[in-house]
Amino acid sequence: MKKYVPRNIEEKWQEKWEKDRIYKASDTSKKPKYYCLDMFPYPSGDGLHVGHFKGYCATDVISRYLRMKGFNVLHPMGWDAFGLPAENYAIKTGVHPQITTQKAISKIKKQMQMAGFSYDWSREINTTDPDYYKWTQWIFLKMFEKGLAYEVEAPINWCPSCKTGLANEEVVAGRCERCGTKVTKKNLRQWALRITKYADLLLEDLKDLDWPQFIKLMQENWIGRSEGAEVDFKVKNYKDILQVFTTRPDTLFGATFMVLAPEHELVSKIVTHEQKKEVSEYVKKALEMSDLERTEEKVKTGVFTGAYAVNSVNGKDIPIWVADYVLSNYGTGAIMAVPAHDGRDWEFAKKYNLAIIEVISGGEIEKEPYVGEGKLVNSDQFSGLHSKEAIAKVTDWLQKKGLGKKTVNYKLRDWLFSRQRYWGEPIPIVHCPECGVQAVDEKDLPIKLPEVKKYEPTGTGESPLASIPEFVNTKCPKCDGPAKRETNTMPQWAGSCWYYLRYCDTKNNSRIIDQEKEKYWIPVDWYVGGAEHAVLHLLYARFWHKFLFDIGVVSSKEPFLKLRNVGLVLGEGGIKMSKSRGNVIAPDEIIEKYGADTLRLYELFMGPFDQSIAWDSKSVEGVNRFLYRVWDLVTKVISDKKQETSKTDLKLERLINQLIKKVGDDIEEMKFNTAIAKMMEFLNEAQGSKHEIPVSVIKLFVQILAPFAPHIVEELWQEIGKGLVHQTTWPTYDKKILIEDVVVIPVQINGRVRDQMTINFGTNEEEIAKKAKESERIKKYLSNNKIIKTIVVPNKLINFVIK
Ligand code: ANZ
Ligand code: ZN
Repeated sequence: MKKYVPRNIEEKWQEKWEKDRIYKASDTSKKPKYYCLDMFPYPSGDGLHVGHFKGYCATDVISRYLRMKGFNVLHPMGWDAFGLPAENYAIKTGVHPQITTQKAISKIKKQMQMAGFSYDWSREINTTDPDYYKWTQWIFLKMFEKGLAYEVEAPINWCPSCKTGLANEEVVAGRCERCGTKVTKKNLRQWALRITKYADLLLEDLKDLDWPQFIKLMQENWIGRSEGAEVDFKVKNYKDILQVFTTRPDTLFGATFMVLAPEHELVSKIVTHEQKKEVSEYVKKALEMSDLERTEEKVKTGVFTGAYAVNSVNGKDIPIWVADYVLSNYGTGAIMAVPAHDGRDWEFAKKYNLAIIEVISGGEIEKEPYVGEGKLVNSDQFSGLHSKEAIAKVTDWLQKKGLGKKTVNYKLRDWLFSRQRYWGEPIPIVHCPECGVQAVDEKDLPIKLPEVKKYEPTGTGESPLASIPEFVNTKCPKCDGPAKRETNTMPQWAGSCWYYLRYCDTKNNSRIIDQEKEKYWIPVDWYVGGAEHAVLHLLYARFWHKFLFDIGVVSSKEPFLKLRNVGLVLGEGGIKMSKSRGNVIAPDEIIEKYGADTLRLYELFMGPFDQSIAWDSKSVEGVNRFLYRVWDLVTKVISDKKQETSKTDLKLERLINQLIKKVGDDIEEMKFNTAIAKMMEFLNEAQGSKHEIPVSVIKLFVQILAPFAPHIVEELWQEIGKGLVHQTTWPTYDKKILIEDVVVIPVQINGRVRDQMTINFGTNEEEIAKKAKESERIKKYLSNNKIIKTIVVPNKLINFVIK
């Protein structure tokens, strides 16, 4: 029998599968559909490393398994190809990003094909393809039509290194999500998307999603819904009203000072002459800090404005301060401070010697603030009520007096959607001096990204597109007069907001997606990718999906029903894999050395799927040896098969049945490592078995291994089965064998043990006798003698009395 040489078989089978199109998903199948999706990669010139491949190995196993289970599986792949790295590379080398991106795609596609992933390549998409981004632009137009895309001029997050504006979601701990540079503020005219309109739906619909709890929680916190009240305070000696947002109207009687955010418009108006200098210096310093720096744990600072507000509940004057711990972009940008029951206010009051009045009993406010709920004290007619009740009653009372009202606040902000960079989708808008902001006509889409010689960001807040007159100068869609195109481009996240739709209908030029296909395929059943997208891609895509639902493009409320995160693959020794550390492992390297099946099996064997685990070369070799042993075992069984006897090794039979169940269950729960461990156990048992191994058992084993190591099994299958193993049906297991124990019982002739046999626990007398008579050794005694009596003690023994 020939030797296992992965290189000799892997490419051959990949070509055969591709030629037979066995992974092509049918849009008209009668089978139940299953949409199994990977987060598509950004095509970086370095190709992908083994960490990226871990998720792809998993979805490939799932897809292959589900196909064998009878599903019509959609398992597509594409390229999220707009974005800064390609553009920055273009600036460095002078080569157009389209060219470098194309190169990167070829490289990665080759890596994927080498691994034998069962993607339906006929559905490949690329977000930078004008036929694709035509529809990204189309969605923008629809949003513009519905008032969800709008222009703002406001101080925005600005990355001085990337020279572009950033969305809130792209600012992580005060730094640019991409390059780590400290984010500053810049005043710019911008496009924003009204994601806040969907805040409640985005929150509510999280409930029904089968997603990791922590991702749901991150989205929940990011949306940050808070119920409370807006309360109006008069400013003494002014007509102005100071409005605050509070979640604790029950503490109204305990407000002993007010705090304005440094940006608050009242600051400069109400500040007294004496306090002016100190206040303006403080404000200036505060404006230079990021929100993060302002709210992080540090000693609170602030200054008195010299002005007073009046607490309407008791007519008391309360001083108005300015402090940076109050943010301008949340609530009303001003608070009533209740030092007895709020930590920050308590600290502030202690530092500046401000009054602390207890209004909720239950704590010792001299020592620390009491932030919990409790019975109200010092609160006139509300004293005695419990906080919960008081919140409602005080709010009602305020509302009746015209001093406030119930409100809901969100942390979520509208999505800053324009970038001042080249390599992105042009925003399909025209600015006309006569008609103002005009949408491009739908029939003129796509607005193609023009070729440019220089990609450098200008840094002034203008996109490089602004310096291309042929692009900029156009006609107004409404009045036909001279007008200018919008030169900002869309952020990197735009194309990935809806790509899962396009896989269902990649070539449709007249609709974003055919309605029938949408109904059949959408939503995605199982989505796998990195957790880093928790509040970026995963929130944005949900938002767009909900919008597309509202305009009738999709028929489901949510795009991704089930989500699972893939854990990182760390470098050898547990350090993060990175180019600069030189410890990046490329999948093709491993494939060259050991074959794709070893790579695939190892990626999933290394540990629990969602955990970060270090690469371990020794373990790769172990997995590789396992495959050699599989090859040896199967080929041995094949060459022995002519002498096959009816004798079965019950232990092995039970094990293979257990294996069918275990591996199936484990795949569904992404416990690939334990599934593989069980296969290894089976192999040990089989190789150690003294009995001959039936081909039927080995066939099952090959099928079970198929989703994990598709090439080696296909080669082996040719000797034992019909057709392609990947087109066979996933085996079913025999429940009886599974749960019953087996026993070995002696077979006696006239009371003397002549043989033994393995039977299922509980096998009935008749069957035990039948089986015993089939034994070659026993036949010898029975052939010339007559059985007078058969004595069976179930599960214990059988004795033939002969004459
Ligand atoms: C009075 C009060 C008493 C408050 C008390 C809390 C406890 P969340 O849950 O995050 O919505 N706040 C309101 N606007 C703010 C701003 N722009 N910057 C900083 N803090 C602000 O928090 C709402 C609470 O945070 C509000 O309720 C307000 O303080 C403060 F015992 O009002 B509270
Ligand atoms: Zn940056």
